[in-house]
Amino acid sequence: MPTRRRSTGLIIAVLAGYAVSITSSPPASAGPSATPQLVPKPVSMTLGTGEFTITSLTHIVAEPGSAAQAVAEDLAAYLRPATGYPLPVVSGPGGARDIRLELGDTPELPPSQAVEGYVLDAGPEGVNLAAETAHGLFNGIQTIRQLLPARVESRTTARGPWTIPSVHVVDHPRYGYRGLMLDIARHFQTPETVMRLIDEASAYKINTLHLHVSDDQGFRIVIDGFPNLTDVGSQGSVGTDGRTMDPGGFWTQQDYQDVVAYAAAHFMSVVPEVDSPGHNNAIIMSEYDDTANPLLNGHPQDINCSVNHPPQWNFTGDVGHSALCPESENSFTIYDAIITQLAAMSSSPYFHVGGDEVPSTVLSQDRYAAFLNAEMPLVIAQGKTVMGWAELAGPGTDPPAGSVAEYWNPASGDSPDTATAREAVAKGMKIVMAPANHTYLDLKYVAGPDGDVPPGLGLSWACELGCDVDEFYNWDPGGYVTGVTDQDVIGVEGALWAETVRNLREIQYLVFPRLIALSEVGWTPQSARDYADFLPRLAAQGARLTLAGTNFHPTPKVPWRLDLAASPDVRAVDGDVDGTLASLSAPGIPAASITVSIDWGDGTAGAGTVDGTPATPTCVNSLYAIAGSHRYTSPGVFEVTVTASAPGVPDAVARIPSNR
Ligand code: TNX
Repeated sequence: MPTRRRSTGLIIAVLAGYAVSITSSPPASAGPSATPQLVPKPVSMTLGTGEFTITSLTHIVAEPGSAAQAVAEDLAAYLRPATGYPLPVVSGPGGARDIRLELGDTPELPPSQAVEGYVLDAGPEGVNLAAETAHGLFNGIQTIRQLLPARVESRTTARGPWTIPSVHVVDHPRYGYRGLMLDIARHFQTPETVMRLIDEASAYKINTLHLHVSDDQGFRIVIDGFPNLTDVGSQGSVGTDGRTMDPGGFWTQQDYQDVVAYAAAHFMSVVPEVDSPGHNNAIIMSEYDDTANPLLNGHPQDINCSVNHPPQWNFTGDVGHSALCPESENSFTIYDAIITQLAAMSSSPYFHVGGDEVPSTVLSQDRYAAFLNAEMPLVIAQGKTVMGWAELAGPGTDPPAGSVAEYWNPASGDSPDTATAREAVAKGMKIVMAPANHTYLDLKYVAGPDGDVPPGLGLSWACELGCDVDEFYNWDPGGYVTGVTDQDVIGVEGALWAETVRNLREIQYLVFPRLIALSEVGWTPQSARDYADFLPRLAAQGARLTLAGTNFHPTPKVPWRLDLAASPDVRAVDGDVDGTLASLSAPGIPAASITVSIDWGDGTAGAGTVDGTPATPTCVNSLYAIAGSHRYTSPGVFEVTVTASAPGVPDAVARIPSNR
């Protein structure tokens, strides 16, 4: 065994035939795992000496009844499962060795950054988190989570110590809009699935959830007065695996409100999108025959300007075949109801009208513009700002200045395909940057001659060879399109289109780890971003994702590492130790290539076993259980050392406390 190896020291005491597990105290040396591995990288971070340790006596202090108190409860809820500590949220000055959350002036933050910025101070005597808004505090507690050992993400009690290195962090985002788009139209997803993704995205300071609730294959939210929209429009999803159609589904308005409230509790606002005037065959199929609907004029057939007359269901991923007619008053009666009801339930200032991919053979540019020019006032009447895909800025449209264009073309510089972004700027619009080749989460990691990852999942139209974390990281939203300056850009968004994607596991595999790269693009100043510096910080997220049960693609572009955490309850009974000693996170590393050696501390050593669920093409390997068995032949106190090794990666280092 090379002497440079770091070891897991596990204390087992065998006293007169009885074994006792020993209480922990912090390790003497901090070591590399104490170097903060934060994503997104903060604007400024200064490391001090020493560390803060959360113990069973730690309080979280916040003024009662204040917005800080709710965030303090969030922090406690994040930390309780793994630590097993009560972590009460209390008022008053708090004591030394507490975590304090405070709303108030933060002179260190630029005034323009007060909305989401925070200042964090941690040291042996306590942790102070200050911000001018609750959202700032929430961003700060995400940083606190990442300053703790990865095993804080464990769902079950894990072994301390729960240390936070001494740091001073002053942090605020580059952009105010950092979005994740979920397409629940192509494949229906439950509110619970979306809430899970809210948990996972908000941990990386994503603050906007754009919900694509309507497309050719499905309409997903109950709209009062138009029961057909869900009775007819929600019945299917895009067919996969040779099926004509996959199962559909819809949300009640209560479901939608629950998701909006859940998002708000995670400081994410929800932008609804009902695509128009194309991408809406489900609406057309629902309302075309709705002749008895008293809200319509008795001949709703006039809404259909699609390729097919009469309209037909098409549950493939085909685009560009459907459109509502701008000449039909029924089109706007239906859209007004949808916009009014969704806008009233949504927390975002934006309402997304779509506007993408209507071929001129289906609607001429004049008719396309006429539709949007009639629709946008309906959005404005609800007090919302118009947002749409960047085609919305095309010839003939008149979006009010300050409307938002989401630029999705996989084109940069002054290539002709970038024209929509410049047209938007010329109309005084703001830009959300979502070029498909750097942000589309439904695209394959590897495609073309280089391979097919993941097989059977994802598209490749904008990334011929695939788009991995490097593509997601290595671009500058503020300098991407000639004529669009950083002042025009309000943010970035990752879009998870769902033609091929059916369930949470598949969604997570495509979303992670790429969304984490995008979170840094949206948060961290361009001058502070560096891919080589980012990769190890991303690698450190592997253990956190694994422990939290989040599926992800263990892309070989990331130097994933072994992370070993001792079990909280290792005991010797009558001199016998038998069972799980530790858990091991090893993204993308098969169990067969991992070796575990155990030094039992009594002069003997042996091998440990590695057990878990292997990876599949769409699922990361599980956390591994590391087990071993041993018989101590005489009473005493023994330090057990567990070392995990795999080719090409550093040995695992776990911080196991020792009281000697
Ligand atoms: C393009 S980009 C679309 C979506 C598809 C997606 C698939 C844009 C605004 N529209 O309708 O789902 O590509 O990657």
